[in-house]
Amino acid sequence: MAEEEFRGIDLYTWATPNGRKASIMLEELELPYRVFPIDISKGDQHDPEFVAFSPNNKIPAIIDHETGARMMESGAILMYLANKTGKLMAAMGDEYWQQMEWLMFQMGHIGPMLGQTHHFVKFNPGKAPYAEERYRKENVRLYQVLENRLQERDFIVDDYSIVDIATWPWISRYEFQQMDLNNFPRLKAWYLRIAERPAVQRGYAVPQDLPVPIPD
Ligand SMILES: N[C@@H](CCC(=O)N[C@@H](CS)C(=O)NCC(=O)O)C(=O)O
Repeated sequence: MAEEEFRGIDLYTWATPNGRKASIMLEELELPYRVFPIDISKGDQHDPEFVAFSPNNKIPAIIDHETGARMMESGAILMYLANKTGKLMAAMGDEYWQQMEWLMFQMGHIGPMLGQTHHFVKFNPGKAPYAEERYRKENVRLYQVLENRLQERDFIVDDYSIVDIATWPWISRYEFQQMDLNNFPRLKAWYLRIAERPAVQRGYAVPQDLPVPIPD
């Protein structure tokens, strides 16, 4: 008998914040998916077969065997999967636009700026003091933006959504960023609330079996 055709999602990923956004989302949605590790430390992201559907040479990327869609960019992947299932993103209206506002904030600020903190502060300390100072300050400022936003809310926009899934993996790298979550009590409570979710713990462990970091 012919092997049954796989109709789920192929996820190309690595154990990084952007990669974990996609694996956490797939776990939350309980969609069938297969994992293809792309070891970015070894240069797998430059493999022409991968670049054919991830032309910016970055993870995550997906192929949906049900629809044929091939997609890069974590924010677009989250929206695609939410739209496919009708879950974790609001229908068009006020809440939807707030989600877009905070998703763009994650994609335009949290990801790129905290990524620079990792680069200068964690991986290249002492080489560029100006850059270290610049991204440390920006890191603190962005944590404070989230702290302010979470003052009267449990999640970034009303209910748990793609916005939290996009943001949380970046905050889970608080140690790389040398940030003390105790200075941001609402952000810490939000972080722990999400860290408790079994789907988040499973998604965090893709493609390497690692436990979710829990701050003191
Ligand atoms: N805007 C992209 C950024 C993706 C990204 O920066 N991915 C990193 C890992 S977190 C990567 O693949 N880096 C490999 C490289 O820069 O060569 C997204 O959100 O998907």
